[in-house]
Amino acid sequence: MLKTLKILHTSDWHFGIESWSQTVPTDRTPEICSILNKILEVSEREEVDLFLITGDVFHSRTNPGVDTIRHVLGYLTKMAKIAPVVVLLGNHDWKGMIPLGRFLKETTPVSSNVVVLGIDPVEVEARRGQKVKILPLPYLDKGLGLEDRVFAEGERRINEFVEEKLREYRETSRGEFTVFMGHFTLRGLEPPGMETGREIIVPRELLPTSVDYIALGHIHELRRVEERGLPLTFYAGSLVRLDFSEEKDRKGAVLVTLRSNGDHTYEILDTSPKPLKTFVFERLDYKALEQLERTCGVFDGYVRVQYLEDPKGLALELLNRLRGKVVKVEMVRKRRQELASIGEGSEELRPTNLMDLYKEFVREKYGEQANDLVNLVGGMLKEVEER
Ligand SMILES: [Mn+2]
Repeated sequence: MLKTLKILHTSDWHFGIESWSQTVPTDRTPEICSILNKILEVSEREEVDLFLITGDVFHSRTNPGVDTIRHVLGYLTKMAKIAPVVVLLGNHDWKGMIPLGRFLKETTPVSSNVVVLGIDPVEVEARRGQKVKILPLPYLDKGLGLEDRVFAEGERRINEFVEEKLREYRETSRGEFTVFMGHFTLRGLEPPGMETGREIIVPRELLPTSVDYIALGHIHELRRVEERGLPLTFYAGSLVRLDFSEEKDRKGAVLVTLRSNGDHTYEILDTSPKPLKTFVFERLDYKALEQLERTCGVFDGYVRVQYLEDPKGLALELLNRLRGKVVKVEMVRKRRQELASIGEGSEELRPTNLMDLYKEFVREKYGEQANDLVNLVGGMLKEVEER
């Protein structure tokens, strides 16, 4: 008889994130909650059998705060009332989830409806008793019990471990349904400027091919990864657009139906997060301000304004006048070649981001030898940002 398994795959909630903390600190919690409510509604209506969450449910790995923990546990509970929930941890996740998961497992008589994954395969029973084998590759971090085996020996050992694990998974026997869950960047999808900090980058040919579904997290754009020989593979992406680099990203959740005859299908749930929009002005003047005021009046989202010059010093006034709508005002400069046209979000403009300027400065001065220095400083900044 044909067996089916309906999966709801979501990722990168980043609960607790405050966007634009330098200019207009904006708590994104209400938006994240409203999107999760939509996902819950659909999941209930669609009678989902299993939830897969591929990491970064928290934004702050060390101090998420009581309200954030309450929200995360609240939504996991709501999901668990519909179907079993499998959680994989990402680089942002609060590692308190690991002992919490263990606690759930050891104190609940029957296997709990929320499973927090470690680094070993688990068998999960879905809503209608379907047996699902999960092969996890979380972000490798302290707290997973790898201290002696991996972290004592430094970075190289981490990559070796990832390769060993993936090789092992290619040989692992299949369950009634088999799913691989990972939190990392696939080679070829590295966003520009992502050369800093400790990133795990996995070559596509190492992915397990004999599974039914590959659920990925970490990259914030919802996207299907298509490659010959690869099973159905998705990055579910983040719930909200965290910053303007995600302005054009597709967002949502993935509803996958696996069938025992291998005829798998999927559907993408549009969760309509608030849009982000960049306006570029050659000169910030009162005419520009008026134009922005008109546009912002009918725009339900967040706006970034970029300008080449601000002779009257209106940047601050703009932020105050359109507070809550305009969240970022920044000066950009022309590339060496002439600016082709000024319009919305022109590619030819470069923000005067401190890190970019630093990179440029060090590279111009020391050439390619400067990479170590840039990585060191970038890694430090990233550590700070993730706290
Ligand atoms: Mn991540």
